[in-house]
Parts: sequence; structure tokens; C-alpha cells
Amino acid sequence: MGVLGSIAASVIRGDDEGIPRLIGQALGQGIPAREVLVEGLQLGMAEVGRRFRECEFFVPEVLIAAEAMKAGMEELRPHLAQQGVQPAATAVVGTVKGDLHDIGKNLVAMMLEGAGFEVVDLGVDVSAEKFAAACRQRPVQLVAMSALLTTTIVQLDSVIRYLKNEVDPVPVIIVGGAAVTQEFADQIGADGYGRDAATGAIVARRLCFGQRSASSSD
Ligand code: B1M
Repeated sequence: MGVLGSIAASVIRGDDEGIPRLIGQALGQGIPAREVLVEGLQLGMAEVGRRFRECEFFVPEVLIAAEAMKAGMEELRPHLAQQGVQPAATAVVGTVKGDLHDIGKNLVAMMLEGAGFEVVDLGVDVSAEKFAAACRQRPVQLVAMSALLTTTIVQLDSVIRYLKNEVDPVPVIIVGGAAVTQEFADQIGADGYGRDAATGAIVARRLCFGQRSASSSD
């Protein structure tokens, strides 16, 4: 297995200690930082997403893989910047106002990062105004919102209406969370819905770039 394959395998195993050394090794071999990102880290994360959707992996394995992805990104980020590699798109992520659940939202953020987005994570209890402000601070291609409670899914509707009135251009908006269904997403005018975090990232990629992530199908 080449060094890029080892990087992907390290993400899948969640080897956050070994991954910086492998990234250094790949860069030392003259492999461009973008290739290390796409063929190493992102390929690994796409496989984690596939295993998660097919119930071969559960939340703990995904969280551990995400730590490795994060460690890899920390090592790689300065080289990406130095080589002028820009993220494909920026995603603003958050759990809606009144809702403090963040485990699913964090998984979505990780999967989006693994799918090539630069992620701005606004955290939990995020108001429509805060989502809009984040979209005005920088060019944002995607807003990804999570809602877990039957009492907070209405916030998704409010944020979508607010963004459509207050932000120009309106980013692609996807929603998800335990209390959300495809029917509800359609009803409130969301562009997309993900029943799980990995599917959310696939839907986001398709909507933003017109393509699927490296190794997944839904
Ligand atoms: Co809360 N809680 N909770 N809770 N909690 C639920 C959601 C509940 C179903 C439990 C129950 O009663 N059976 C229930 C909601 C009932 C309802 O509204 N229908 C509930 C309740 C009632 C409450 C409180 C009101 C309890 C109280 O205080 N009386 C309170 C509300 C606080 C608030 O938010 N204001 C509360 C509090 C909490 C804790 C703080 C204790 C804790 C949250 C800790 C944290 O997140 N840091 C908590 C937890 C842990 C849960 C359960 C047990 C687990 C949630 C979770 O993290 N699941 C949950 C019951 C359950 O789901 N079994 C429950 C794992 C996570 C990976 O799944 O977030 O659904 P999930 O994300 C999934 C998908 O939904 C999807 O991807 C993920 C999987 O890949 N997804 C997206 C999520 N966001 C997405 C976005 C996308 C695409 C996919 O695109 C943008």
C-alpha cells in the first residue's frame, strides 16, 4: 500500500497519532498537498461514511476517525495554504435555536469536511440571525442545519425563510436530525435532507458540485 493508502487507512482506523507522520512522509515524497487531502484523508473519510451508512461503523468509530481526520488536517493545512489550495466550498453548520443536541451536528460537520468543505461550525442554539450573519461574513455555498426535537424543527422553517429574505445569494440549505423527515424538509423548502450525516454530505456535494463523494452511493 502506498503512503496515500496508509493515510486513508489511518483515518478509517482512527490513528490520530500516526497520521501526522504519514502526511509528512507523503509531502516529503513530493506528493502535492491537494492529492494528500483528496486521495488520502478524504478517501478515508468517504469510506468511514460508507461504513457508517451501511451500519458497519457506529457513532464511536466515526468520532474516532474524525479525530484522525482532524489531526491530519492540522498537519496538512499550512501546506494547502502554501500551495494555494482553496477549499471547494464553505459550509456553515449549526443546531437550531432552542436545541442543544450536538453529536449528530458534529458528525455532519466532520463528514462535510471529509467531503471537501471548509466548515464554519456555529455550535448549538443558533438563531436565524446568527446563521445569516455567518453567511454575510464570507462567501458561503452551504448551510447545514440540525434539529433533534419536535419543538425545534419549526426553527428550520424560520431560518430558511429568514435566509431567503436576508441573504443574497441564498446558499444551498440542507437539514437533518432525528425529528426531521424528507416530507418536512420538502414542506419547508429545504434544498436537501440527509437521514444520516454521511448521506447529508453526499447530498451536499451533489447539490453544491453536482457530484457524489468518492466512494458512496445512497
Ligand atoms: Co435529548 N432528546 N433532550 N439530550 N436526546 C432526544 C432527541 C429524545 C428523542 C430522547 C427521548 O425522549 N427519547 C427527545 C426528543 C423527543 C422529541 O422531541 N421528539 C429528547 C429530549 C426530550 C430532550 C430534552 C427536552 C430532555 C429534557 O430536558 N426534558 C432536552 C432538550 C435540551 C435542548 O436541546 N434544549 C434534552 C437534552 C439532552 C442532553 C443534553 C442530555 C443530551 C445531548 C448531548 C449532546 O448532544 N451533546 C441528549 C441526548 C444525548 C439525547 C439522545 C439520547 C441521543 C441524541 C444523539 O446524540 N444521538 C436522544 C434520543 C435518541 O436519539 N436516541 C435525545 C446520536 C446522534 C448521532 O444522532 O443527533 O439524531 P442524531 O444525528 C443523526 C441523524 O439525525 C442525522 O445524522 C446523525 C447520524 O448520522 N443528522 C443529520 C443530524 N443532524 C443532521 C443534519 C443533516 C443531515 C443529517 O444535514 C444538515
